[in-house]
Amino acid sequence: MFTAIIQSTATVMHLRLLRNAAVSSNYFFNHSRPLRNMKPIRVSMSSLPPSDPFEICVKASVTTPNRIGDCPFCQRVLLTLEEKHLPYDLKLVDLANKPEWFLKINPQGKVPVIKFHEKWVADSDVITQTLEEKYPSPPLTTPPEKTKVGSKIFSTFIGFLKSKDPNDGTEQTLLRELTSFNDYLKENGPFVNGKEITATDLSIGPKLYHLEIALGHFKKWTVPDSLPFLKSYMKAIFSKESFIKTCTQPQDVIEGWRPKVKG
Ligand SMILES: N[C@@H](CCC(=O)N[C@@H](CS)C(=O)NCC(=O)O)C(=O)O
Repeated sequence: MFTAIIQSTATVMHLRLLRNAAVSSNYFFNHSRPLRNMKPIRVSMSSLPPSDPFEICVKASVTTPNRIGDCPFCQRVLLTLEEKHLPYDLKLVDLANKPEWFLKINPQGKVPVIKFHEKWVADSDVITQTLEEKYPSPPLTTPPEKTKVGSKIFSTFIGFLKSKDPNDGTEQTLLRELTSFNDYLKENGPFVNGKEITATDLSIGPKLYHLEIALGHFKKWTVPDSLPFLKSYMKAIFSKESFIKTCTQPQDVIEGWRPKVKG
């Protein structure tokens, strides 16, 4: 990590966006206001990519050795690392038989967990936010007023998937959420924040992947053609290189949900 002491206030954000920026004293001389009465400030150049890959624990596949398992929260973090071009080393964790070393670093026993400066950090919300703060380029921030868009899709999908009574209204509840998301995308899309993919899409994408596979398998249900903006959204996200690289296999999604569907 490189740290520079500078005597200008206006250049901080600019520097944070420059990768591998060489800091020349002329730059500050030419761009700053008179330096008199200004206190030196310390700027951490944390947007530089780390020299070592991040260690990250994710769920292991239950069907195939050495493959990523079916955890949408893990994929969300991996997508963020991929989209920010940050290197990482995967540690695949068998959640059915959690190893001692894993419970030591995260006694809650949940994935994803990532190592930041010798400290293990859990929870995809915390991890993705930290990555955004430390590595703001390319930016993935979703404006605060849009972060809740589509946020009920996952819970309503699970309600329908687990339901045993076809007339209990869970299918209609899911359809309402999907329709409202489709209508939002029609007005504001193709992604949640418009043209560019942002953090909220990276959270929703893996959940829609689970929805498509699990409902297709257990309920013979597909997203209706009356929701074309949602369908295009899913296609656009699922075909991204970062998604293909970090995606679990359909059979893992099915095996992951099977006990919850049968239970
Ligand atoms: N809120 C957490 C949820 C993480 C989570 O629930 N992960 C599941 C796997 S998808 C897990 O580790 N479960 C522990 C277990 O199955 O024993 C996040 O966003 O990271």
